[in-house]
Amino acid sequence: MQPQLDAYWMPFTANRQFKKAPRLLARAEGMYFWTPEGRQVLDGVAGLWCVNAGHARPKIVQAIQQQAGELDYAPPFQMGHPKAFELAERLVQLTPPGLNKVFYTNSGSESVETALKMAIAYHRVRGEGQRTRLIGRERAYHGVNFGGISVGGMVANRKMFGSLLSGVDHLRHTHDPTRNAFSRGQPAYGAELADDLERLVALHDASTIAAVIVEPVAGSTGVLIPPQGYLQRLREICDKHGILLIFDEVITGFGRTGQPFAAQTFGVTPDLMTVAKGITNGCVPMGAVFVKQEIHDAFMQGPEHLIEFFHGYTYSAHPLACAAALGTLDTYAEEGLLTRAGELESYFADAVHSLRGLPHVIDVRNIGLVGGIELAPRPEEPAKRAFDVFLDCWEQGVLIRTTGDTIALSPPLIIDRAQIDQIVQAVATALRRVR
Ligand code: PXG
Ligand code: PLP
Repeated sequence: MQPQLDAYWMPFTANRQFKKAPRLLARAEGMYFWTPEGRQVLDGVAGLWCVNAGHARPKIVQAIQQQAGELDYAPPFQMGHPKAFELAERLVQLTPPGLNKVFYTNSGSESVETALKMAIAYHRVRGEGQRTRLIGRERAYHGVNFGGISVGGMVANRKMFGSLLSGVDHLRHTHDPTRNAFSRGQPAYGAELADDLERLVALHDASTIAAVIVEPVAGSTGVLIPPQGYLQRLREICDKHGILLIFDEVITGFGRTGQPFAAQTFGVTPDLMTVAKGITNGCVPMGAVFVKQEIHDAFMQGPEHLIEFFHGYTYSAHPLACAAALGTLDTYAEEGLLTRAGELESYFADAVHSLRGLPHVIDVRNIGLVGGIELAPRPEEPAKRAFDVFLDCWEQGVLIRTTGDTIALSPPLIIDRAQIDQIVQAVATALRRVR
């Protein structure tokens, strides 16, 4: 029976269109969803970049079920529970060297707010309270809260919401199809775009800048891969000027690019790193900020009975989320999933690049198990052509995602070669018949 669709105001959704022709998911296992009518749909996007180990994995399901009966909730302020500590110890074994403190949140958006506040407060506790400015980047997505949309660079997510945070500026984005179209892996051109930070330093003075936040690979804005040398250059300029570098690894974290984190794939270590999504395989909401020891230590001063950082969420380190995350890390480890994207990368790259030459395709980009296929927009109807491809794939039993006129593929890391072929075939079929 079809549910009533009226009361639910859906997020990031064309509500009126959806409710005329709803697309419902009722069940999921492994690489597949099933609709309420029992139609099977191959998951080409790991839910929303989060179900990295595939759906309904037994260890994770059992961990959540057991935890719900054992300890449903524990207050996180001035109290703890064992799994919160166990998980943090496990997580810091995966992070790049030095990032060995974990602050829990419940989403990527909350991780971003937390990291931005930490950066500003860090400078203040060290006596550089004038470093308050935050630098984001054009076309960035850092979630939907006020800090995140302020440093973010997607106009539709910003323009409706007033004046946002003050003291924010933006680097130019790195997307350059004239030089880099159809690159495999990291594009060759654009490292010099990191020098934009020098321009902002010259404008504002380094002494006013707290932090720079970037996605190592921008996902939401249409799969933008960092040019070779770009992140290294950004790191150098931050170091030169005492500016903290924050990597937003909400989608790149937990194996998406072939290493546990993109910081490792690209060989650049940030000072803070935001994660969410894959930390629990998408099963229970959770996010985290990984922080360098020195940053944490700077806060650990003053009388010991006083709170050092005035920040936290009711559901920070929620027991169900911690249990889900522990089950997730076990699953990732047992199946080698955090490096599997690297093993499949070249097969996946061949598959997505085989779409070059099909109608409307103006660029194909890839890294790890992320693929971006950019289409020429239909005149007067931006984003509509890609959305029509999305609908066609859905009818063919394949779930993809589109943002603007770019198709983004980010399948669960358990995908096999035949399933990669099936996704790419569905996109190819849709491209051949889309207007
Ligand atoms: N930072 C980054 C880099 C993200 O990709 C967030 C922060 C926010 O996370 P939460 O958990 O608050 O949603 C994200 C989320 C898409 C898409 O279509 C991507 C995200 C969210 C919704 C859609 O690519 N990423
Ligand atoms: N609003 C009110 C009135 C609250 O009491 C709280 C938390 O106690 C919040 C918002 C914040 O909620 P959360 O900690 O779940 O982010």
